[in-house]
Amino acid sequence: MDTNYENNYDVENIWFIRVMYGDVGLDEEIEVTDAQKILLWIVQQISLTNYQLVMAEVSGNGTVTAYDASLILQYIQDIIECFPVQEVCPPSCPKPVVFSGDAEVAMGGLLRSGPIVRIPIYVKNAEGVFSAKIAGKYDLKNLEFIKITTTELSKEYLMEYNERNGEVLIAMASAKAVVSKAPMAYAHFRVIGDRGNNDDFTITEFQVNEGPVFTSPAKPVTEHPQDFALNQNHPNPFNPETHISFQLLEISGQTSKHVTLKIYNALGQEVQTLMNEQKEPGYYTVTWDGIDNQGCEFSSGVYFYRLQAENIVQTKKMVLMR
Ligand SMILES: [Ca+2]
Ligand SMILES: [Ca+2]
Repeated sequence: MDTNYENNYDVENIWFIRVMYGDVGLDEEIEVTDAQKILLWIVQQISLTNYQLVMAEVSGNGTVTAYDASLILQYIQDIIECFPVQEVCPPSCPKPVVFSGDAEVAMGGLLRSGPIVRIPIYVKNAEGVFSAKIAGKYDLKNLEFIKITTTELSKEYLMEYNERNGEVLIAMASAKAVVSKAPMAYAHFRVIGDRGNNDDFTITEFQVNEGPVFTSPAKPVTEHPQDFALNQNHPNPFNPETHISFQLLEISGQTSKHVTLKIYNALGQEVQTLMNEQKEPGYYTVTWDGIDNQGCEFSSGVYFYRLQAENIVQTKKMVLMR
């Protein structure tokens, strides 16, 4: 337990705080309710103070997500001994990835039982699902919300949800990852309109672990391909290196753009910057050798490359196989 303490000193004001990462409830114990508080906060059921949010951010990626709740559950079950955010914890090279596959939330068929329908929610083709955040909206004219439940696949998950004015928020986390080949959750509705159909409930946004936030179906948010074209890397999968090419398009009145090309691991953590400069319209190719700035080889797994030109962003996935 002692490894979970980090001490902060302020010599001038002579104050001393014991920081206990993972203790979101601030009662000096790390327990399931701490993970639950994160999920409740994500679905906007409770608010947390800034200090509690600092205790909740145990993954070290700078944002509080359901994956932080998963890490707390892993800690409670002795699967991990400390949290990645702690300086004593992370090794110098990136950790193995925990998420791969084309995550996408899709509506299953509409299952009817009388006027009550149970709609399955999938995260397709995702391996290593420790946590998920899913947002959806439904037609208030046709459906009356009843509840969200876990499924056979997700029965070990801690899950919280919230419903407000036709919008549903779900946050779920588990100490052990699943391969998502079956529904992750069921949404239960009463059909109040003439009939229910698949358009009555749609997924608007989802995130697996601390990977990119996608809007359904499987489109990264703020994707504007009209401003540039980001191509799939080649070769892919690759070892030891791959080429990423993109075309910066000419936009009237603007000759050059500030462009960044960054690599993220499957947890959504930025691991390398390949480009960060002003660029004229044209074709560009960048080579990534899978080696970080300290000379460590990145481990096998899924990575994302993210191109940003001004406020336009596009993300694609690639696979490193050592
Ligand atoms: Ca606690
Ligand atoms: Ca986090």
